[in-house]
Amino acid sequence: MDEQQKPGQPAPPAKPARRVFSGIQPTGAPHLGNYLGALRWWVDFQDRYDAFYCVVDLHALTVPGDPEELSKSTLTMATLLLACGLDPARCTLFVQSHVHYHADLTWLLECTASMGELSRMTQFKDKAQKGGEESARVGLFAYPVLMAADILLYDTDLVPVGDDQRQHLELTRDLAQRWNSRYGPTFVVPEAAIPPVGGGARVMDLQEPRRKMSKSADSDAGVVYLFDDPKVIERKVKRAVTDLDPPGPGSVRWDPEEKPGVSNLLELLATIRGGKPEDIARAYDGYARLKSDAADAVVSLVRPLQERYRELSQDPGAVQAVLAAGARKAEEVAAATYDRARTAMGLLTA
Ligand code: AQP
Repeated sequence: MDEQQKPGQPAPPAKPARRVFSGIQPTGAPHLGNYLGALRWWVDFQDRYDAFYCVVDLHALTVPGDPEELSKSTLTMATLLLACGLDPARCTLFVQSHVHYHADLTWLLECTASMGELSRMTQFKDKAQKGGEESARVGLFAYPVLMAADILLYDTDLVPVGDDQRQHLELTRDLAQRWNSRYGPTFVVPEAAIPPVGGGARVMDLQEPRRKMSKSADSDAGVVYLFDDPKVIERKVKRAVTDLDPPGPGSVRWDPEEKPGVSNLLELLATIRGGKPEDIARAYDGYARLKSDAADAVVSLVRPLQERYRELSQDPGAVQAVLAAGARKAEEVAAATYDRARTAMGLLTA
């Protein structure tokens, strides 16, 4: 991501549309990290690029879940994306499983990836450790390959994601390059578009500020969900862990290593209101006002999203129509890429 670039800035002069793709899982409730690390950029990028966005429901199958809940949460997530500002006239929004080429290309790419490189994926190690490696689903292990297929199907130039996806993006690039050199030029090699440090790349848990804010956190206390009541948000931010330094001059400073809790709050303020966390720190000499300002900023960000969500959720049929049109458009692009890939690999045409 261009570090000079901020959401809301006018789009640069017209040039051939570069393609953007990104996805979000419908598991769990979306949180502030998802929004600041990814979704607000999705909204901004729909005016700069030819943007394809996807609710990645197949990824949700990698961990145990309730089937009825999955279809509901897929629609909820799509509705929320529209509430955040995605506009079907300016981007293509669809559900991953509605375009079967994602699963089809995954198999071809799985026959390109190695066990060694997938074993090194830290997200698999973390998640498998939580539930026990023996019972971890094969799909959880192979998840980064499905993610590579998602991206490569759309001849993607740029992938707006949070910092936690950096390693998966590197794998996608490795697979594309290996494939292209083995079977001839087939895939565009994508680049990650990760927000700048201090700009929402990795929003941290308010109670455990050395861990990223995550849908699958053990406790909700440090996670601000986009659907949280404003009063709950205020309470969570005001109870954020800072540190044991007594308040006073210099106690509020941007120092993610030594003061991760305070730095996280400064980053929230900087990302939502604009500015650099280190500059914002100078206005504070104690934690109470910092927390109260951060709480106000988060509430003012989330409240309009919630209102818009309430409106849109009155008409689920309209959201489903957007998704159906999106899938048709996505399928056209995906079919052409998949065809190129299967031919390059030597599969006989029917
Ligand atoms: N804490 C975060 N800070 C910045 N960006 C984040 N993202 C996730 N957490 C943070 C970005 O949100 C996008 C969608 O993520 P996802 O829900 O599809 O998957 P995830 O990264 O696995 O999200 P979670 O919340 O961490 O879910 P669990 O707990 O299930 O693993 C991605 O671009 C991601 O980088």
